[in-house]
Amino acid sequence: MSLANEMHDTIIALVDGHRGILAADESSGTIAKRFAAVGLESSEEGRRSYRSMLLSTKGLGEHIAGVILFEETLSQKNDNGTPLPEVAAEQGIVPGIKVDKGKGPLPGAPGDLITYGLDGLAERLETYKAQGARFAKWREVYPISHHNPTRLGLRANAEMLARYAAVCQSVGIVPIVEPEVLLDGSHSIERSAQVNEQVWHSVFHALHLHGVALEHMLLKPSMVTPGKESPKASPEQIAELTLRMLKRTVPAAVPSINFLSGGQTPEEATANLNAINQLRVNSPWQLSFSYARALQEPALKAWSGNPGNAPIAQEIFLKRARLNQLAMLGDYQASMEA
Ligand code: 5MM
Repeated sequence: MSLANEMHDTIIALVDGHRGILAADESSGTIAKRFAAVGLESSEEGRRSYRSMLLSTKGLGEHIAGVILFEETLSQKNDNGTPLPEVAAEQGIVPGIKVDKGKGPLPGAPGDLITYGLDGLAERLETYKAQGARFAKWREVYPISHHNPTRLGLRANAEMLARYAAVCQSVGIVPIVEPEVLLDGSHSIERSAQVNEQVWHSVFHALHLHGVALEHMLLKPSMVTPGKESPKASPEQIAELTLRMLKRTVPAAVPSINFLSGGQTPEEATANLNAINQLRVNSPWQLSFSYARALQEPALKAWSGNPGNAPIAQEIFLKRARLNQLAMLGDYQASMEA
């Protein structure tokens, strides 16, 4: 099969109009923070056991089309010895892999960040593909301040995302392009809209320059929201500004936009996605989710490292996946949380 056909098949499996993506790709430092929040120490066995519990949730494949894994998870197995990517695939969930290597300061642009990991990426992707991964994910992070992101920050981060995406497509892997505009700060929703518009515009300009096939990629952006130290905006206002900025900057050839949750509560992330889909008239893309915290937080709390809690944690996890599916269809109501 040609690489283009391979990627086309992956897109068909990931974009079916009613399912989203689970981000379970927390790096070692991040998962340690998430575990610490429920009083757990992070160990390889703990991470295996937790992610195995999530992926074996019965019925998960009805709501989730793909899962982004961390490198370590690709070679871990469930208690019966089945590799975790296979556990996902058996549920009709396409396994994917986070391939960036974390972030640090961008020299010459105080306050901006840049992500590492391009060296040897093609070779790593071939290995991940042999382990079952069909798509990848790379995140660039943009803090907002009165002077960030700078022009250099916008250019350099967009360039990294485009180079990563082009390498993925050269080996038949579908890239998820994730420019995360951070919620941290006291900025207004209008400032967030302005920054997101600049970010998306610069990213699609770079993707074009690098010849990335937009039909064979997914966008994972932040929603346009005020900073977390500012008063909250309504889901309707978030939906209106998010869609307005996306329409200005994201070509119709992109098959799906799968939002990150970025520190919104699980309920907020679902209500905001629902409002976006209620207002989506004439939007060319599927508008879906690729949440980590907003899908996992309540389930992790319920599990708390005790295998005996797995059934209740899975029930809670499945409920969040189902409510976000309803939000994709614009059919979610807050009363369903009860
Ligand atoms: C923004 O983070 C991504 C989405 O998660 P949320 O829905 O919780 O915002 C997430 O996929 C993230 O990229 C991974 O957890 C990896 O993060 P680190 O910081 O460990 O690279």
